[in-house]
Amino acid sequence: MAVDWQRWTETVESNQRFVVTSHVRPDGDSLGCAVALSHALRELGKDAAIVNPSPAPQRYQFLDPDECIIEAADPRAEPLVMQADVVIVVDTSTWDQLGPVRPLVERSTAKRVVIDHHVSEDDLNALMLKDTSVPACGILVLEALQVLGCRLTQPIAEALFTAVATDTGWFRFSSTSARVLYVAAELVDAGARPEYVYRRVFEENSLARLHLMGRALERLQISPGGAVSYTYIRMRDLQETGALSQDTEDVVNYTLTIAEARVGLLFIELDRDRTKVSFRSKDDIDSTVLAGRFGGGGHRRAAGAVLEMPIEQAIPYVLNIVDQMVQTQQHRSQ
Ligand SMILES: [Mn+2]
Repeated sequence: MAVDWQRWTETVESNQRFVVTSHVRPDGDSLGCAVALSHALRELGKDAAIVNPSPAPQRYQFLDPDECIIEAADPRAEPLVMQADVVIVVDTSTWDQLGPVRPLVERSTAKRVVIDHHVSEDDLNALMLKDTSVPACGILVLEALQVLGCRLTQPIAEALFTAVATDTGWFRFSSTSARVLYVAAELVDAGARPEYVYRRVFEENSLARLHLMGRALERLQISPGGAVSYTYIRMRDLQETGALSQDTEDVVNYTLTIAEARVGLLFIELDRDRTKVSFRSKDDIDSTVLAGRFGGGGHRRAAGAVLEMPIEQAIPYVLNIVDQMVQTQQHRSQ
């Protein structure tokens, strides 16, 4: 599904003011693409700004050392979008994902361009530059810059390398084709530093976060059925380690790294009477089916639910049901 870039080059050449935006809860792909595009457009003598629906997580702030990314709530955001000739949406094609940027884009008379690799899409009344077969939007943005004859500067190459590396799970997901690695090689050739990017994205933990992780790992257990591994975090763990609630994010992923585990669960005590459960699964097990049994939802490999019960009750309750579902194969999606 090759993209026809003809109208893209025409659009860039015949316009001056560009705003780049992307999805809520920005990730390495959306931020890397937005940063690379805005740098490249400026290299071509255009005015380019990034207006995003939500702030970049700390781990990606290295991509924007001059703090050029403007949030939707910033007073500069509205005039930028209103006066733009072209709004470029990267790494999403749905209105919902634009969050608070959506009303600005809807009211603006700017032409719309979408560069994306997701299947789901709304009618954004835009020039669609889409290829759902690539594992990262960064690969499409690289193409978009190449057809413009844009020079791959070091910051552009590093932003795109971050996009491709993070969206492929650092080149370990099944989507990592030879093409992906050729693209990565090209970006390294142009100055991207894999060691630096890895360190900034994955090795910027606080001591408190690792202490919290240590507690959770020490408590890891395997269910009686043998296929479900689980652990938990109590409110007092956050207080005692000094960790923040967002520091619980990656803990659940470790539950699934035990060889025999097919389902990984993390129980988080939200308050005395509410417990959050995060589900991870592998093989043919669908996390949405498991979480759905408790009123939650999510994706096939990652889902969540909140139970109105204290954590001491929630753990045996959920464990018992999930263990049975895994044994009796009630976890498959239809
Ligand atoms: Mn992406």
